[in-house]
Amino acid sequence: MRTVRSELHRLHFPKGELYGGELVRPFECPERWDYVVEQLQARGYNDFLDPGPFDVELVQRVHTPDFLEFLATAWDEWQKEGMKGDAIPTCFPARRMHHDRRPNHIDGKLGYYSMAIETAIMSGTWRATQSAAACATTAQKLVSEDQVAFALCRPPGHHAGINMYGGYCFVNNAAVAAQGFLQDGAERVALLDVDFHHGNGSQDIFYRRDDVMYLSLHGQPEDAFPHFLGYQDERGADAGEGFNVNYPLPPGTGFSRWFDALQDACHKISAYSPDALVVSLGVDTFEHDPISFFKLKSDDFTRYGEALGRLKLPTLFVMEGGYAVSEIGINTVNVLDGFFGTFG
Ligand code: 5XA
Ligand code: ZN
Repeated sequence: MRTVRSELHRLHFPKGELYGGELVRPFECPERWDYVVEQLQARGYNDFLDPGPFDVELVQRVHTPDFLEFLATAWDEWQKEGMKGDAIPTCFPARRMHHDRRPNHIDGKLGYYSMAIETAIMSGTWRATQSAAACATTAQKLVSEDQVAFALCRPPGHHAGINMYGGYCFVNNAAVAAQGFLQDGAERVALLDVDFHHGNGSQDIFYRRDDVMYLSLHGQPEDAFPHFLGYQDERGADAGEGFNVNYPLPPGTGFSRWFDALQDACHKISAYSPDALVVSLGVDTFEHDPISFFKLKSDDFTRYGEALGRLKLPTLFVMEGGYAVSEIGINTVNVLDGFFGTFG
């Protein structure tokens, strides 16, 4: 298995995020990537590759051009206003306001395009974001040769919607990869999201389509970010009716209940008979994750990796969240080890 990764992720390292009423160092930090690389090497996954170029035409199949233009120019616009720190939204189009009129001022644009304030934009954010999307598309191409590949993306992507960023995400790497499989001839792609958080962006992008089935196991929106999407009754619409499957789970969920949901998702994936599987691989389901509330132990990641391998599908793993930094590598590579234990 080859891993596509880029050192350019280091260009994105915002100074702070507001958490619990305090300005803290962002949980989504560059060392996460280092711990995953270290653990891959330690267990013999030594085949690393730099990504090819950012495929703007493909990315425009899942995000609007105005949104991508905003991401590309936001930092410069922010600086032109003489702002000193990272670009952070402070004002949002809430109920009974215009959410469809885009302001001119960068302060308004940040609120218009974002869903949450933990996600700061800095000088290198756009280049890092492009490199993460390029990791996903390069790894997607490798799947046709090798059956399995890992895109070690940073920043992550699954909260980024058609024209919205937040939750540490800017471009939806997994969605771009799923679209890449379709472009290369796949008729159906399953996108399985095992990150603790609901991938509202992935759901948004594919909600009205039947060529990508989106399935997500996550902390229930009543209690967990992103709070405003991810309920069980969101089943897709129009042609996509029935192709969006949410498994919201309560605080304290341990492996047994989580794994029941995973097995149900695996049955649905098999019945859908996709040409490829994209796994949005977040390991913030871990019991010691600082911002999540599931209780999976490190060995559980191996067990569910085995279940994914039994699907016997060409599979692309795309890195999402996970903030118990010293264990992120162990848990991520446990999934891969489990997968290869049954995939053959
Ligand atoms: O999967 N998404 C995340 O891990 C980011 C959550 C951000 C919460 N403020
Ligand atoms: Zn997450």
